Amino acid sequence: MKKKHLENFDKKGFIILKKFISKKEINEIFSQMSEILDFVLTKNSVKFKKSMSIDEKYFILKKYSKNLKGHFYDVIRILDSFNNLVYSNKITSIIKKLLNQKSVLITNHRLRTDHKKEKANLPLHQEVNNISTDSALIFCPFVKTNKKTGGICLIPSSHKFGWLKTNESHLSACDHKLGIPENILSNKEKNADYGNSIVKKLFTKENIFFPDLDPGDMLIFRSKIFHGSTNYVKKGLRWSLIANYHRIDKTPYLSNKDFKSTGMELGIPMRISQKNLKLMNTIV
Ligand SMILES: O=C(O)CCC(=O)C(=O)O
Ligand SMILES: [Fe+2]
Repeated sequence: MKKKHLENFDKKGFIILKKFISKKEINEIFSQMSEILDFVLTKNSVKFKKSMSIDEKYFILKKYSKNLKGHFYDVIRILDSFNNLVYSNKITSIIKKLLNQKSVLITNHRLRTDHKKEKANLPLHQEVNNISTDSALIFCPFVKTNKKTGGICLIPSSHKFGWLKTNESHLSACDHKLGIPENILSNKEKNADYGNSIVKKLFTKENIFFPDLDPGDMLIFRSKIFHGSTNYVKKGLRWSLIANYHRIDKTPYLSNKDFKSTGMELGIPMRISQKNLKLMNTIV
């Protein structure tokens, strides 16, 4: 880890580590996913070929049963190769240096997908309402993503303003009607009322940055950075590993006896409401 990275993480709120995850690590995850899909499809006597790609098998399973596709997607979170990577010393040691912590709490680790026919891209949002009020997130696409293909984008240095309350910040990002990168880029949100003058100034075409990421590259960004995504327009699925690494000393769930958390994940309440957040932090 270079000094430049620490400086950029503070100044810009994000860094990109090129070729950080090896082909072997990505292939191991895909190979285990393929094995699971082969099992599920065979068990249900669904016609397919073992030589098909993960994406093909995924859509064949979805066609057969949306429920089973959902179950397959869910278990990726408890797959050994996937967790080996998320919890690896290689990743956590970097995050700990960036956050200046000896330990971190890890939530929301998952492989996210996005596809032309299965849109899961998100409007610009801060990673608000989480177990902590300060964390670092990783975003590692397993396919190439950039402005052209569609993919993650962020507003550099937007973390400097702290948590910004908008008319929609109490909602999950997927329910936001504003902050849609495509609309901002085509000037469709010029007259939007975000309910926050700082956000209004931040959400401009010029401010949105699309990192150019190859499989294996790792983007690390602060939870207060505004980030979102555009729909992936290439043929397959945009598989991307994400995980959220929290600071112990910014986790009110641990320190405040009156703290109310919601949103169970793996048996632990992982979300905090903005009402609670207000007690701990300044919301502008
Ligand atoms: O994968 C994406 O489109 C963005 C993911 C994200 O920001 C989130 O899940 O909070
Ligand atoms: Fe997010």
